[in-house]
Amino acid sequence: MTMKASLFSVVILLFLIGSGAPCAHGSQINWQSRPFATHQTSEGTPLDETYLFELGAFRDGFTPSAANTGSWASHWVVAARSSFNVANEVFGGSHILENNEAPFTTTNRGYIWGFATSGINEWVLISDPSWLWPETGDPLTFPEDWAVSTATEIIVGQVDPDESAFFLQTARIDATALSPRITGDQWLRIHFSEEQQGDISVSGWDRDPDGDGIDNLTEFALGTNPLMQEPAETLSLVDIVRVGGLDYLQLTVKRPANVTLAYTVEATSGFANWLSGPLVTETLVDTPNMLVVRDRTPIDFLDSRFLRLTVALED
Ligand SMILES: [Ca+2]
Repeated sequence: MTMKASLFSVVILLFLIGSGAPCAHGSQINWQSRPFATHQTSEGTPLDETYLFELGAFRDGFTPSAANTGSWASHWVVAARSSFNVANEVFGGSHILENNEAPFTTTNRGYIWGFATSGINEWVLISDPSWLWPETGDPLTFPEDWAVSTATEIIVGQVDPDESAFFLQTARIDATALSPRITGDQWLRIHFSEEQQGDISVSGWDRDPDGDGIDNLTEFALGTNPLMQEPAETLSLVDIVRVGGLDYLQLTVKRPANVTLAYTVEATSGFANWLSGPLVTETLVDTPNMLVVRDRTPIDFLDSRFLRLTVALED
């Protein structure tokens, strides 16, 4: 009971600090479509709650076009998400940009990417030359309004502010192009034929149809092809690094952006007790494309030490 009471007061305190100085931290971006306007698919059916909209930016100077849809996901960095609100026929929200770290620099563009999460590739991507990420250091910055109706660059899909037939319409994209959030089901559909998907001995998560020693779930987590053998070094994720005169194990995972997986790194000195968490390991890099985790226990005085990566599907 005491713990509950103190937790409650912490929440109240944070709320008061937040409302007292709304503009002191970060810059606000209001991004939204038009409520009670027709949002539909390429086939003219209304969008449902399985459609997800993301506010974000493309990194490494990438410029998206209808011709390079297959490369969008690997360059996309999401800032905020909103699922389609069926009751009010709208999506979007208010986002507070906390800093101008790349790709959210003042010279880079913001985009809104909407897509189906049900496995079909129905997308819309919109932007406007004026949608540049605002400077976050200036407390006098006004909120940005990135309304869908003001977007003049529609890369795929359509937006019609006059609502002649609809307000927003998604477009059907090449089925092999990866959407920004790839679920396990989508991944299976991308890599396996219908017949293979029905055959659990081929497409089961613990199976290894290409015989390279990497099961399908791990192939998903590493962004590799489950039907093509990977060179052995693909699995060599662990290095020994020297810090402060001592040697530590360090694990590096180059992962595909936006996969719906939870990655956990565990350590042990014998195989009995695998431990994880901030007391056991230190997370050095945790971005959509990269995870670097170092063991906190030096190996200099140990007979054996192991790090392992576990991944779990999430939806
Ligand atoms: Ca395999």
